[in-house]
Amino acid sequence: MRFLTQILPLLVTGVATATPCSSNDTVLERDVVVIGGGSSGTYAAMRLMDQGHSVVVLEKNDHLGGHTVTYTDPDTNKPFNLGVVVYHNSSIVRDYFGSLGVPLTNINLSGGGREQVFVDFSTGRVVDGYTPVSPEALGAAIQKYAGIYAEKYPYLSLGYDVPDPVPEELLAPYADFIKDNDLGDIVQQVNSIAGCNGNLLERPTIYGLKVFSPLLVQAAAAGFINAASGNNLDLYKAAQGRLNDKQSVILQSRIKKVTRSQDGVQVVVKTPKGRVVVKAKKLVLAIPPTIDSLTSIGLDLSSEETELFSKFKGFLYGSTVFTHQGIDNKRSFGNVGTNTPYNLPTLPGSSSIGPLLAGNVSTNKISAYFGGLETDLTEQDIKNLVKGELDNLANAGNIGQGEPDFQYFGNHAPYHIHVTPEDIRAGFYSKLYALEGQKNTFWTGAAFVDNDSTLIWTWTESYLLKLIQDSLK
Ligand SMILES: Cc1cc2nc3c(=O)[nH]c(=O)nc-3n(C[C@H](O)[C@H](O)[C@H](O)COP(=O)(O)OP(=O)(O)OC[C@H]3O[C@@H](n4cnc5c(N)ncnc54)[C@H](O)[C@@H]3O)c2cc1C
Ligand SMILES: *[C@@H]1O[C@H](CO)[C@@H](O)[C@H](O)[C@H]1NC(C)=O
Ligand SMILES: *[C@@H]1O[C@H](CO)[C@@H](O)[C@H](O)[C@H]1NC(C)=O
Ligand SMILES: *[C@@H]1O[C@H](CO)[C@@H](O)[C@H](O)[C@H]1NC(C)=O
Ligand SMILES: *[C@@H]1O[C@H](CO)[C@@H](O)[C@H](O)[C@H]1NC(C)=O
Ligand SMILES: CC(=O)N[C@H]1CO[C@H](CO)[C@@H](O)[C@@H]1O
Repeated sequence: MRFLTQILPLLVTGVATATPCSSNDTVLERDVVVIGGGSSGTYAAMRLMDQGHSVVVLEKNDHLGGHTVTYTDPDTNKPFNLGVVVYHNSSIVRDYFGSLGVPLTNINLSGGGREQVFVDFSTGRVVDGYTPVSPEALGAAIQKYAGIYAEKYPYLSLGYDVPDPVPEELLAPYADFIKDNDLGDIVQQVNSIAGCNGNLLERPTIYGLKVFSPLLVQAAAAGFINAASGNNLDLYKAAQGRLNDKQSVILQSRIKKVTRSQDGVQVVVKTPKGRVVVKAKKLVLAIPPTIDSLTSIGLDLSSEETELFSKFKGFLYGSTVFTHQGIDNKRSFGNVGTNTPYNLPTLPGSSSIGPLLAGNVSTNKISAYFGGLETDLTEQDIKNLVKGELDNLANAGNIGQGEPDFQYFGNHAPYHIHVTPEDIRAGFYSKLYALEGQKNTFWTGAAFVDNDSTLIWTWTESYLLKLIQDSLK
């Protein structure tokens, strides 16, 4: 120990000369530096702080929350969640909200009893002969599905703890899994949960299973919950306050360089108040782990990290809010395909268009959720796409004529970050998980767990926090 205290100042000076720090740099020393203050990063930071560790969260936006976004309607002042809407009613969620003093409520996703109309947005017309699966048939199919999942793939219900070799049926197209198990009745449901992001049937089965986990099935049956105020960002505002009290969050961070060594981690970050150098024992990376985002923060990637993270690709996914004089707030439209397998909608496109709703509260605004395979569509491309769909609906007489006047646009691409079946067969997820703890770095976020905040927090609680704690001993 004495040896350590003697050598530490030397090391620190050594580091300081290695990276030219100007005399104006603020140096922050912390146990853990968390990069990314969305769902996974904020949760990890709050829990590490609860456990007595010093942390700092570096977030590029001017607020925490990531995919949690709220649109506040200027006419009614009502908040509408346009990113993360639902949480499972689990003790982890209740404890987290409770610890931050943010009240929760049960939510009703039935759309306030509005009529649901199924139309092919690429033609604007109702699809002859298409009727949604009855609730009874859907319930039975989901029950059968949950049974198969629990028996064969329990390791997928939280994270990607896949066996080696990975079962071939997980790599075959989802269409095969559906056909082999006679589960056609769940396809529309799973696709709507998957947010229209990617061609579900052609994707490897593993991803179809991941978007519809038995934990989500159970949570849906029990009823979802969210912030009682209707604004899910309240959780992040409260967390931000708590972190701020301990100088543990830096918003509008521009990370310039991340250097990892055996002794720890150094992050150079440009902030609105000048340059900060963070020296920490451990790094938690909680940004989307695409190679572009990792190189943009100047991370000293190893060749293995570069190879793995270069494989991640995302989809297009997002939402927009607009006014349109041809649409009333009595009906919602769901996009279905004409002559497509299981009537899945054509991509890119919107999965739904209808009144902006929160429970039984609505406004004169319309929302559309869009998705597709290509992440490089521009905002204008996407608005043109939505406008084209609205024109189709109007020309077929399903809505009145009108022009969308866009009030909000949120593109979450690259979303649902994934790799190819060949990569998965070659052990991608085992290699990915083997990175945990290497180079004093811990990885988290939707790409490591699921598209689901509750599941990310559950995984953090049951898996990641223990690893980090042990490494800090
Ligand atoms: C439209 C939509 C609806 C959804 N609905 C739900 C839902 O109802 N329930 C649910 O549980 N999940 C939902 N999700 C899933 C959601 O993606 C996850 O629950 C969760 O947000 C994923 O957490 P994350 O930490 O991986 O990513 P994020 O929450 O996106 O966090 C990443 C953070 O990193 C920050 N960042 C990125 N780059 C940098 C950088 N260079 N420097 C510093 N910070 C950086 C970002 O600004 C962001 O704050 C939805 C997602 C979308 C897009
Ligand atoms: C330190 O900050 C002052 C004022 O903010 C500036 O004038 C000076 O150039 C800075 N010095 C260095 C070495 O960056
Ligand atoms: C969650 O579940 C509990 C117990 O099942 C129930 O009492 C409560 O009303 C539910 N909703 C919320 C918001 O806690
Ligand atoms: C949800 O809302 C619908 C329509 O408004 C209503 O019929 C239903 O009873 C509600 N469900 C619950 C559990 O409150
Ligand atoms: C809307 O729902 C809330 C509870 O979620 C209820 O108290 C209220 O009466 C409902 N309003 C209408 C108009 O149905
Ligand atoms: C894009 C996507 O998969 N979104 C889904 C994430 O999970 C929630 C449920 O937890 C769904 O409601 C979203 O549609």
